[in-house]
Amino acid sequence: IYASSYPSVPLKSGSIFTHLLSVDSNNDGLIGGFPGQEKVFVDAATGTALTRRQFRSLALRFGYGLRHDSRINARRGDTILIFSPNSLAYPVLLLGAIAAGLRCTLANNAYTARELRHQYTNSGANIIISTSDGLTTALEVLKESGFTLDEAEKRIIVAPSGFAWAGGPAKSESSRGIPFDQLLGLGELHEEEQFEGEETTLLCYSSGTTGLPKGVETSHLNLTTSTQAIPKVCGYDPGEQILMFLPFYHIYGVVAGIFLSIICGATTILMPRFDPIEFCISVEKYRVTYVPIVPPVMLAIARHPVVDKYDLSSIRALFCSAAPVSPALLKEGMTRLRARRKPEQVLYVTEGYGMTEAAPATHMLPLDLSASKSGSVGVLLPNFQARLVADDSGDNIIDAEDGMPGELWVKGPTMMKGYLNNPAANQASFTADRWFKTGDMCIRDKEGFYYIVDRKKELIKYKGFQVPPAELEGVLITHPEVADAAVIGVESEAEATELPRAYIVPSQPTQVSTTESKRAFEKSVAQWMETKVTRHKYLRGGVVVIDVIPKSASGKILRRELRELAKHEAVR
Ligand code: 4UU
Repeated sequence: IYASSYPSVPLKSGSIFTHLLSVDSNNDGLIGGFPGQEKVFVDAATGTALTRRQFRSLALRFGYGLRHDSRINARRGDTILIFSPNSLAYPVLLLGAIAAGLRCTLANNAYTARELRHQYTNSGANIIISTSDGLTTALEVLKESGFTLDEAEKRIIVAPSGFAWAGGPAKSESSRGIPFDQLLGLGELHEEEQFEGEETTLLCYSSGTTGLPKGVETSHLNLTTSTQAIPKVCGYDPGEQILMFLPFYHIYGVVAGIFLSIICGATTILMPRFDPIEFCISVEKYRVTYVPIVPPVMLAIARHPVVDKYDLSSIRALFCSAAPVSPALLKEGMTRLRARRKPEQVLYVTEGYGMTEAAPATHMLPLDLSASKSGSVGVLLPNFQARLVADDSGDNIIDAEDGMPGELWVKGPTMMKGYLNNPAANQASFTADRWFKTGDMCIRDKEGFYYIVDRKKELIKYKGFQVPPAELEGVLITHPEVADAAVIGVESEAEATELPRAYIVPSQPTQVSTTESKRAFEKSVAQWMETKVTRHKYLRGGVVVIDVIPKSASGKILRRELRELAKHEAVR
């Protein structure tokens, strides 16, 4: 058993809101240790900004509105679903709901009604915050849950979309639902309610090692610990200009772009999504210093022609996470950025590893070691323990030998309480003494640096997004002409990501007896899927007709055999 070599950070009681934004009346009214007039969130497109003081007050007003508006009347412990792309309002909605004692479940803003319904129902949410773009989907989900249209409209708060909103009253963008700004004028939460550190505050969704997306119960304590531990290694300085295009509904975006930024006294420059040109424009315009990225963004930095047209020399650190990245690609991106700067200008390209269940990071590579240990996801963060397990199928747990791969197990105070209402998944993921089985295969070198070498669990990552094979398989077999299906990830070096590929067994094999009819069928199934799932789950790795899905005696899909098969077939 290995332990972090950093000193532990203290475990705190109370809410993450107080931890980040309490006012120190003895000390010039500092907010979370900072004066308050500094910008905390900036819309990249327009430059519209919220100062720390404005942001705090708006969040407390929104929280008050949630609790006191007679239509909403939210109570402590209710669950609110946020269905919105990144926007200036997003952190206000989130921290406001947290301060009001609600649980926040964050959903992908591109979800179809089917996907949203799963999260809405599974999380037990009873209020949805949506932008006008998501309203039709949100209303559909509420109606399916048995609300009349009238009732449904009282369960939806319409948040400003885009970045036009600057903290003042938002122009109502829809005649349906409750406009967000109506909740801002009722009052402001003042007294801090008492929160137990153990209370659940976030419910992001992750499929874990197997099955459908599950609600990950993240507590205040998980977040007050991770927001103390991560800054010991990631190196956000006060005044850091962080560019954030990663979505806030994913644990990486919400922690790196909201919680850590607030606690470190940084400024987060917000973009709704990654775009190479907008990225370069924003870096140059805001003199961005730190960018949390995923591997395909590194690919764009390394190869996109636009990168040479802008001055990106303000960037001092790129932090890459959420999916495997090759050291060669990290080096290529770094070399390109270095070519256009003076040798004395620092540039770190580093990596971290984590998961939704760990809120989110367990490992990080310190900036000053990022060059010498490139390819490693780094060292254990404070308060963490790890072990590498070669075999836990029998009565005894057998640890991997030194330098050999084993499944990474982790233990620490940022690990989730558990999957919501899912004892079976909790039983499978945690040992009796709270070791969490990550499903990732890992090597540790003699100096204590970890390397992720393979993934044992089902999960596919498309550009850092989770794609749960079991979910896609469940959808595929509802296709009238598909008898059976299995989904795996295939590597695409050209896009620096895995791509989901489906193997399908047609229910009428005679109808696909020629190569042309087979190809046409495969194509039609791929297109049909695009009407059922959100973009990142499209079967970009292709659909392949197969006679039979390889399965074990107990009926489990033998994904390893399909992966072998895939090695011999190019991406179509
Ligand atoms: C190889 O991706 C995440 C969280 C990432 C994160 C965010 C902020 C890490 C550190 C940080 O500071 O969460 P999930 O739940 O979407 O996906 C988790 C899975 C892991 O189990 C692993 O399979 O994503 C994969 N993964 C990685 N794989 C995450 N990081 C890495 C990595 N290398 N660096």
